[in-house]
Amino acid sequence: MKIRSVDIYILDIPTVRPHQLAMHTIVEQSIVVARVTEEAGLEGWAEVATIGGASYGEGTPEAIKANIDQYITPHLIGKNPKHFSKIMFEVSSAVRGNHFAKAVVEAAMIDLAAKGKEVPAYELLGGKIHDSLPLAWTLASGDTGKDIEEAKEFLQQKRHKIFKLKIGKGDPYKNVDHVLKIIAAVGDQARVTVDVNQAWDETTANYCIEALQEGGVSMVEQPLPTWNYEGMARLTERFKVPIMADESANSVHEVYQIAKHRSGNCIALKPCKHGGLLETKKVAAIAEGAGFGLYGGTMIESSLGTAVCASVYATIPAFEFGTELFGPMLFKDQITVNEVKFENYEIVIPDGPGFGMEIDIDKVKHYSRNC
Ligand code: MUC
Ligand code: MG
Repeated sequence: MKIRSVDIYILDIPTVRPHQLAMHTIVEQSIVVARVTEEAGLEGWAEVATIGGASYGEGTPEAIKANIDQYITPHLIGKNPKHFSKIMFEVSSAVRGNHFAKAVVEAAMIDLAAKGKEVPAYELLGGKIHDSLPLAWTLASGDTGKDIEEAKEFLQQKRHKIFKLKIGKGDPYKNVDHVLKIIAAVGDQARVTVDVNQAWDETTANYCIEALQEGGVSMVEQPLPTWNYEGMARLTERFKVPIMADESANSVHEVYQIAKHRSGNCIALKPCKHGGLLETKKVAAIAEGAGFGLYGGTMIESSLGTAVCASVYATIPAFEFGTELFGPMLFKDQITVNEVKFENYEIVIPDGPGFGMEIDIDKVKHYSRNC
């Protein structure tokens, strides 16, 4: 098996409703899809998602594509995708950073290698521990009443009983009020967490988290900017409610520093920000060693990227906070023929060769900027 070509596509797919984060409201989600083809024509596919151009983080779709085309693809051509670990080691020596770019090409090689062996991708990652994992939903319509309606509907449908609330936009007192109203409406039936997406300074975080903790919030994600590791450590020391590192927890080195200095006491995993599935497993091991709880995070991937994340999460022992692999439900349309299954408050780990997803090439072409 030798890699013949690597094709990178940027797709923009509308969402079913606006999804409001502190820094950006998503109405159309931009994903980057990689296709790695070997000489006999077998294809490996993978996806990473990005949020709000350059407003969420450094992983913009345009930069991911440009850097793969220019700097990463030459390391793949002519190589055997079954040696994805060695190839990624070579890429890591030649290309700094670029975690999203590395993650999507590594995953596409894993899909191809697993299809070549006719096994699910999780077999190449140690084998699955879980057949399904708990599934949170993010309430982020931008309106308290609509969020409550949505939560009640999904509870009734047995879709979710963990709700993450996106806050951090606007007045912090109003943010707290919004959260307390949602807890009053559904808090007896569901676990409620919040994601501030770096929006508060430490003073604001101190008084808001006190009120949120008292009000029954069960986890606070990334309250401070990425650079404020010391502030995150002080909040972790002060509050009983778990403080999760997300945007500040990228490389294994960053996660080690977070573990060592207790700049948080739980970690949101995301293969894209760690630089791939192998790196995700290393991050999980550091977290486990530190006694941290894990969350199976998302950047809001469509069905393909969700299957990629689910395949590696299935091989990791424990997710104290569950996962938030709800991405496909927020997209108006999918680029796969088959769908990821959700049942009884959980995501079902896809079986079948590779990541278990069959690509709908017409849909890829339809939503792609460059296909
Ligand atoms: C994030 O920061 O966690 C995950 C769920 C969601 O609604 O936004 C993302 C990003
Ligand atoms: Mg987050």
